Amino acid sequence: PATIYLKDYTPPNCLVDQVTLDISIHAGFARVAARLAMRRNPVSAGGPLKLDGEDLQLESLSLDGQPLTASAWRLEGETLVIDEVPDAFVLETVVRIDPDQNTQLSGLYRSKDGYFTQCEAQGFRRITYYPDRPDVMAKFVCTLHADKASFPVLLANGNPVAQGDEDNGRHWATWEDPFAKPAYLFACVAAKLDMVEDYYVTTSGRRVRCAVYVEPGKLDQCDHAMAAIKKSMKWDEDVFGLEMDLDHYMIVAVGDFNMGAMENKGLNIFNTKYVLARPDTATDTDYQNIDRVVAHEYFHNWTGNRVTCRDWFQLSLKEGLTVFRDQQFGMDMHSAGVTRIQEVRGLRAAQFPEDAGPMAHPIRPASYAEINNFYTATVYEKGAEVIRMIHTLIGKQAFRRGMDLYFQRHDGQAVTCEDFISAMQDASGKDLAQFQRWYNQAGTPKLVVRSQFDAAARRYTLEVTQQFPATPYEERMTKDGLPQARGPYHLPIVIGLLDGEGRELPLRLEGETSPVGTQRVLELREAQQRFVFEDVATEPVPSLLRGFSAPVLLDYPYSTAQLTHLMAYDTDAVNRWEAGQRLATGILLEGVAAIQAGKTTNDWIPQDYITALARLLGSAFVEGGDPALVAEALNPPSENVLAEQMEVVDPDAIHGARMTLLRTLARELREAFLAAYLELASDEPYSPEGEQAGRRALRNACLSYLAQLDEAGAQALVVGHFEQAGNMTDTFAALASLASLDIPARHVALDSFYSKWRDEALVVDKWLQVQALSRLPGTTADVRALMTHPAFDIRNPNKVYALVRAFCAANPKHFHGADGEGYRLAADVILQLDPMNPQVASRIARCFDRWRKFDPARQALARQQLERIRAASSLSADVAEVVGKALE
Ligand code: HT7
Ligand code: ZN
Repeated sequence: PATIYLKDYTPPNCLVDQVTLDISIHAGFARVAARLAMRRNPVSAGGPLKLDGEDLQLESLSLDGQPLTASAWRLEGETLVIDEVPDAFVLETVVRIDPDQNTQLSGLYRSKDGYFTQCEAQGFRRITYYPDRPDVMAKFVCTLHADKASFPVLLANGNPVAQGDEDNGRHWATWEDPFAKPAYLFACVAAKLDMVEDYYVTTSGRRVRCAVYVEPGKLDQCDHAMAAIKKSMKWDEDVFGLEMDLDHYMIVAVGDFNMGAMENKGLNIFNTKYVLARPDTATDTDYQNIDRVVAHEYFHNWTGNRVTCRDWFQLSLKEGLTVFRDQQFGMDMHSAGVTRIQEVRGLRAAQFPEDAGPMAHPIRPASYAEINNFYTATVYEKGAEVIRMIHTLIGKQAFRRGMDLYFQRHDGQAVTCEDFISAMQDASGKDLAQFQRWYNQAGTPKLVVRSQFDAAARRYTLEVTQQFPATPYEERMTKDGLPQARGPYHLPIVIGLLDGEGRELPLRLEGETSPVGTQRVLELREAQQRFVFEDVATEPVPSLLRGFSAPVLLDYPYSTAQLTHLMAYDTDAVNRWEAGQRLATGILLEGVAAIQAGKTTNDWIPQDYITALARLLGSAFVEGGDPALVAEALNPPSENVLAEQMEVVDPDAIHGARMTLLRTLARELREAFLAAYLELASDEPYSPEGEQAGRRALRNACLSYLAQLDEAGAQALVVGHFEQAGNMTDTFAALASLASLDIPARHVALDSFYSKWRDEALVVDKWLQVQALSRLPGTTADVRALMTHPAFDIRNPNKVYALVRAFCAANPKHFHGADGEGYRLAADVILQLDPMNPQVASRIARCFDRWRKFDPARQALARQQLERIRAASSLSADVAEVVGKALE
């Protein structure tokens, strides 16, 4: 596929002021009439009018009311080109499209209950000819026509202005959006849906109608999403002074959707997964995800919609910033510590490996072949970390001033990441020139920190060196003639020092006259930099990168005693957790080495660690204890995260070591886990919120340890948990454990779960997922067999993600099975899916990213499958880019 470069950006030749769309949906086709009021862009270099199009059948074309003669226009590929246009003109097109056959789920497509749209990034061109780029912002009016009985609900962006019936049982509705927007934010829906509505009154007194539309019969699963909308509206007013600007804010849930949700102006379209929830169908995690995704899409209304991206290279401008905002919202709504820990876990599981693999790219890449491949953990999650670092470096108040300035300067515009940085710099007075490297350099920097303590001088010195080796991205750019200069990053290191009693030391840096608090933000700018603390009586234990203040790898030679100390005393929840993870990582890597050396014992697990975990478990039950945090701390690093620590990954040894650790802890702490499990039982009515969810998380963590005991009593406990569960969180926890136990109760549970929930699509996804994640031998064959089960549908992204992606991305033991069957399964799915839905196929292809980290035999098996995929005829640009980069 052709590569597109940021350096080639030029402003559009023509702008669109007004779009009038008329979309008429019929059985087997839709007709789209578009009237575009356009004018030449005064700042462009001139040239022909080019309109993007994809899979459109042009029926008519006229300019200023006159049909265009054949010589006046042409198609270059699928782009409609008109050489001569006046300074201002009206272009009218009529195209025919086939939404029923649109399996890509981009543009206008059919899903069970009707027709839905997805236009980001480049789906609008699949609806009509248009300059489909985010820097063309226009006002839209949209009229929809469809059969009234089959599709009673007709929605588009903005306000309803008129509606009526027409012949043959059809009806129509017109919607008008008062705000100019890029085409990627256009949406419309024609469907049979149920609706629940409520009102939110903004601080300035605007009464906003909030509506949630769902598949008929699902209104009892909408309460949480509705509450999340109102919480988000309030939070954005309180924290950023940003109000909802429309009278209608609608969410429509659809079961066929490539991603999580879409922030179309006033008409968000959501994957059902992030709307529907009832205590018996959704887990605590599902409820929390709904909160976060609803907030995320709502927050886009300002960070993305009111101020949008100039071009798709700037994607992180809206995505990184909006993820940061939804993270802040999450920390305010739920436990701040647990929320942050989960973010760090997610970053390490997905973004760090991406930054270390063939698809590494900066949060603002300088080139891409297929933009859909760049909705990545880097653009989203690392992008949010970059915004968080600005927040840490300039402080909360200056950050708020920066946001105000950003909106003051750029409301209604399509802008670049530099524009955002400039607003932050001007509002804070902090020089952020060097900071911009975060936007242009790929890879995870490593901080090597070494400490020295001079007892006589009472001085403690931290020497920090940063490493930022080039990635395949930089090598590719150099080959393309665009060498990327690299240099040290500007980043915040939040730090505290603990004395031997676990007390925080007052911190006085060299040159200061008195201590300033017990926690400091150190600013690293140099490749090597030294920070000197004065008046330090005894050698402290450093608590580095508190709150995970920068997305880096930290190399500090912590001793086991220091980590145990931090685990017990650090006031920073993230670093208490982090100390436990470091301790576990060290132990597990020793276990891996022991297994590789042929040992079958567990003597690499130190008794001190077991004692520390016992203490940790006990801490949940003392005054002020936090069960949710303890549950996080009891969960050692995943097999994938451990794999990143190895030069050559040995998935069997990693799996063996981790299982041995879990089983040893289960045996050694059996009584404590059981006591905690019993103590945490509750007969309160279910609520997904706060403390109750935290206690459930810890209780289920204890259950999952107990399930490791090869004992009938423990297995009966898990079965009892499954049978008596009063909510999906407990049911799912038990089912997940049972799925990895080779006992008759496994099949009984899986069968009864399926027969109970076979008509509830999202619950069936859970059934597929637990089986995909099973540790039992034969899982790869089971997954293949499940692909032919009536519960599976390869055209539904949620099903593919639940079964295939869960298997490939989160079951490393089986995906990397030495027989190569896991790789073959993934390749079969990619090849089958690519012609139908390249976006989803390409997401599965990303599971091969780390293939070069494995042993030669596995590498050969993976390469064979990657080459098989690459050789397929008519491979999509999406999969071709991912596979091509993997094989580079
Ligand atoms: N901004 C939205 C991105 C999105 C998307 C992109 C490509 C293909 C399908 C898609 N669905 C949604 C989602 C968000 O970040 O809020
Ligand atoms: Zn987003």
